[in-house]
Amino acid sequence: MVQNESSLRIAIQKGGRLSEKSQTLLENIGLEFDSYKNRILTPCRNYDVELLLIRDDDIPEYVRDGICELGIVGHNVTAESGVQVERLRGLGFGRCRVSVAVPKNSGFDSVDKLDRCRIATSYPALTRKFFQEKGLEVAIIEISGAVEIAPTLNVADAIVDVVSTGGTLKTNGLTELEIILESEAEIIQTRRPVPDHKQELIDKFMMRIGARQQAERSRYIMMNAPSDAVETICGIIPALKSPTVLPLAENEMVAIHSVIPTMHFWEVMEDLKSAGASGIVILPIENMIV
Ligand code: PRT
Ligand code: ZN
Repeated sequence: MVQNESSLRIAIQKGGRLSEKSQTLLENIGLEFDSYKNRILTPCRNYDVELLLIRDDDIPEYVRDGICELGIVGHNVTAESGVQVERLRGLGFGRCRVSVAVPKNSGFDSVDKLDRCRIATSYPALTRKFFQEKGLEVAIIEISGAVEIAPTLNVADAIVDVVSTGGTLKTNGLTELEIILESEAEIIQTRRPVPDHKQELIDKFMMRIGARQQAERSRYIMMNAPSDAVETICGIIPALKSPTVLPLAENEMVAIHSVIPTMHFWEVMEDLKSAGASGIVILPIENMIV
């Protein structure tokens, strides 16, 4: 596909925690790219879109300025940047939180005790806002990496950093005091005017993302059951749509097909079996347009 000024442009992280999942998401909605390696701009073979691969910190500004119409970035990064963009959708990966953490046994058992303390962070804007809103005065020490080591080096009394499993905090003798922000990867759109044809591309793109997310949250379920159990089984299945009931060659037996939220499957399994269901099969769904 020939790329030109009219192609939709999406910024994603070049190398880091969100890169692979962002690329996989785009592939899962049917977009084909030649290669992500050693390229900043990567054209798509089958959709009028090109990817801009950059550092995650630059994505909100690129989107704000309309250099890219869309971006995939951690909500923590968008929030820290303070730029005005539209959040179109959370993507459910790259989940983490920005938290205040203190050394264990430091006596800091609430953030109020951090008044007039030194806080090391790579998130100065979020940190400033958080403590200001609490009416606490703190000295912010901006550090770009290995923030968790700052209290040990006596550079700071506490830190504000991204936490996922909490393993890094634990290793460094720190404990989480309060969550400032919950985060996941998100799709953001520029607030600059977008020409109609690009907005159409965005709408189609977002429809595909929605279909993919819906599919990931759902499973196709099939089972056999005595026909007199259909009513009970239909009451058990939290179906998105009425289940399909098909007669089987075997007397008085039917096949029941439906779509269920993935999380409900284990909850209803035992009930289905007790109601007489057998041969229960669960299948993943590739895409789902409700
Ligand atoms: O080079 P570039 O600037 O593009 O990338 P980066 O180094 O700034 O970011 P990167 O790739 O590390 O993370 C990208 C995004 O992933 C972040 O902005 C978050 O939205 C998200 N994310 C999810 C995380 C984590 N989980 C995470 N655990 N980002 C960082 N971490 C760090 C955390 O700070 C801690 O130091 O990983 C360490 C391990 O965390 P624990 O709690 O699991 O031990
Ligand atoms: Zn970064």
